[in-house]
Amino acid sequence: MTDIERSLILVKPDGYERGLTGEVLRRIEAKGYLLAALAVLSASREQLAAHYAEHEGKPFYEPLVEFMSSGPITAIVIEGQDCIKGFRSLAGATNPTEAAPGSIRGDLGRDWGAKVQKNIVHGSDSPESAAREIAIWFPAL
Ligand code: DAT
Ligand code: MG
Repeated sequence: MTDIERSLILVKPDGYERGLTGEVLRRIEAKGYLLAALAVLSASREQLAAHYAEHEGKPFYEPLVEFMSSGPITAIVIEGQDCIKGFRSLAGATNPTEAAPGSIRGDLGRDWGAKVQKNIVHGSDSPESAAREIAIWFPAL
């Protein structure tokens, strides 16, 4: 038995603009995870700096923050046993060219020649990251 877990998912501005928010939600629900919170919002610079603190100083950091500010995003908290690892598997590899077909990034993403990979979704990578990220996007939870 593993404990019920929560993960923070973002549908990024490319997913929003391409009308893929519903498709991402569909895959989350089809997998069997529950939706615990959902909000369409415009990310503030402060939220993005906190969310992506681990990447500060990397060559793709500024393009990443710029991209994540370029349009609406959808923040989602999902719930279910081992859903952090499970959603990372649904999302696929960071580079959408290499992401396996069947995954969100593999089926729906591609390289667009930008300085940052536009790969449709974010998913927390550990229980510690999930707790930290949920507090950034849903401080009331
Ligand atoms: P992930 O989103 O798979 O957890 P990450 O946390 O390492 O990947 O990076 C955050 C985002 O930054 C990622 O979704 C896309 C972008 N990114 C990461 N590495 C990159 C690189 N080498 N070149 C361009 N963009 C990159
Ligand atoms: Mg990451």
